[in-house]
Amino acid sequence: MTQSNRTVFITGASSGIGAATALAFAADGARLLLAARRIDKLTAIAEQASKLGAAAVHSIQLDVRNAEAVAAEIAALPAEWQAIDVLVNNAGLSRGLNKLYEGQLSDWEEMIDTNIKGLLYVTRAVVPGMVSRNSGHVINIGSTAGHLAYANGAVYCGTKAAVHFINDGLRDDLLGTAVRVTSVDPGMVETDFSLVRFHGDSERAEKVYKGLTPLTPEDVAETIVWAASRPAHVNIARVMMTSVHQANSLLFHRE
Ligand code: NDP
Ligand code: 8X3
Repeated sequence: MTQSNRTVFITGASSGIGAATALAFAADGARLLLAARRIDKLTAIAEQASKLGAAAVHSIQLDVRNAEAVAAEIAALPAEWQAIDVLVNNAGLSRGLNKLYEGQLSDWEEMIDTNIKGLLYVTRAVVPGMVSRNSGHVINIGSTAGHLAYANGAVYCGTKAAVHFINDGLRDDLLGTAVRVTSVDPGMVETDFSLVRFHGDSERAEKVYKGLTPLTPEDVAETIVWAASRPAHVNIARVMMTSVHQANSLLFHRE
């Protein structure tokens, strides 16, 4: 299935995996609907996407934690952007790396509100249109952390375990329609993820990737585009992927 002229909505398209996914779909000629809070970064990605061959690009400033804004922005999309073919639920983050009993409540709220509730709000706003058109594909970005919890990351891992089961439950609910649901679950990917986790402490963030080769955002983007481009009757349920230096959430090989 070619992406040419398909409308692809990517949340968290201003950075990392979301930005790389926007560019990968752009190179395939998709129409891109890009969302994030940092509109300056989104605009720069939109410009790159147009140069790479996107059929059209429309950017919206959106905080997925705001249920009213999510519903209103999606309802107010120009008519030519209403029919979303592919939704990539990518917006997400980790905050802090602490023992659960020493964690910051504000970090927990941010992760739960973004990774779980934000994903649900966007899904609730977009999927009814897919059902009524009997066509569409929801691609959720999970994580190896949603399969195996690691020390000091219980809440982040819990949010990704929630994505795991929301993904599977949505697929159950859509059985009998042609709408597809996929989870792409990467291990460590070098993006701003660790910088955000450590609240801007770049020295600490760099150490996360020291001595190993992580996945790149482009590796994940390629997999997302691959899942979206299978024939219409094929549903890729889940792709779990790591670099060769990672076996799972707990086991790494560092030089
Ligand atoms: P980045 O920090 O590079 O990108 C995160 C993106 O999410 C940004 O575009 C950010 O945009 C957006 N975002 C965060 N909060 C919100 C919000 N409230 N509303 C809208 N957009 C938001 O990290 P990654 O690319 O690594 O992360 C993308 C996804 O991949 C996340 O769901 C993460 O959990 C998942 N993941 C990451 C892995 C990794 O090792 N990097 C591995 C497995 C999964 P802005 O700040 O402009 O709003
Ligand atoms: C991101 C991967 O292992 O840092 O989901 O949690 S990990």
